Amino acid sequence: MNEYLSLSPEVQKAFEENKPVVALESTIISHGMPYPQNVKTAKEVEDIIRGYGAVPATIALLDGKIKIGLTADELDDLGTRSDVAKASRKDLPYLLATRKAGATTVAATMICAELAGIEWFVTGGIGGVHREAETTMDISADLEELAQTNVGVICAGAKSILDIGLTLEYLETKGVPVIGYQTETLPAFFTRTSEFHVNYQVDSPEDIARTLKAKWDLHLEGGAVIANPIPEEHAMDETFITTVIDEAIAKAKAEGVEGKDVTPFLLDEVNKATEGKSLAANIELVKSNAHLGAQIAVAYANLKTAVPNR
Ligand code: PSU
Ligand code: MN
Repeated sequence: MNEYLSLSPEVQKAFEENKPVVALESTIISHGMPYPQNVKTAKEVEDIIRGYGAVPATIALLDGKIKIGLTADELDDLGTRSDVAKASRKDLPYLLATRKAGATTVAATMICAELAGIEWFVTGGIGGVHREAETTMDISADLEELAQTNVGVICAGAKSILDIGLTLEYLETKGVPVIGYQTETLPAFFTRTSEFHVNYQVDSPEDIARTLKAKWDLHLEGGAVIANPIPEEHAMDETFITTVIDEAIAKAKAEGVEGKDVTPFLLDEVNKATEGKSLAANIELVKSNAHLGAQIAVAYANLKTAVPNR
């Protein structure tokens, strides 16, 4: 085991018993949601995953270690501290060397999950190509990670704080499959649809597991985006959320927000402007993704242990 990794007792036991493990990120806790909803949601999401016989592993950087699985106390700590850095690929080495606390993004969570041997990762939304990236060059490291790291990412599509079309083009260039769970259009996080198509509609967790198994059996490095639309009853009004997001982007531009602060700034602005409605939607879609992700991880574990039929 890598000297930087530290497994929680629950995750350690899961590996010993060959149970499916599902990774969870921590940027969503430290920089994506306010307290106390962040900690409450993180714990509920973990319980949803346990309900399928899988084991959750929330990932974060603490005391010079990559924690694979957090205790309830560590989750409380992470959700209330204000000195937790947002940790993407470029930040991991420095934060570990200086023993600073870090909340892992999608990119960093994928890296840590792969190091620990975890193939599936549940989150809310991925980073991508930002609007006007042709001049700002603001393209999330999440996309490069999806291109090279072997972890399937279950999310609710991409928020329209991004240029969704350009994000899909980038993923296509990098050979990252974008799979729609029971949908042929890419969901846009708060809404069930967008004007863009996924590569493939896949209707069962088993077929998603089989698809990624084929990818990795062929040594096609990289992950996949598994896009799960927000449950109908929690979806937001498209016109309303579009207006809010456009205003948040204008404000970020006016205030000169840049670099790693852009995404947290926009998420916070949207939360404030919708008076908690977007937060409620965000919580529900992450839970829904946990239901799907756990089923995929269980199906994948069954595939790996099945005797080949020839
Ligand atoms: N998009 C969301 N919610 C999030 C994030 C993105 O809808 O919480 C977080 C994830 O951790 C993602 C990160 O990996 O923001 C992307 O940040 P950046 O755009 O700076 O790469
Ligand atoms: Mn960025």
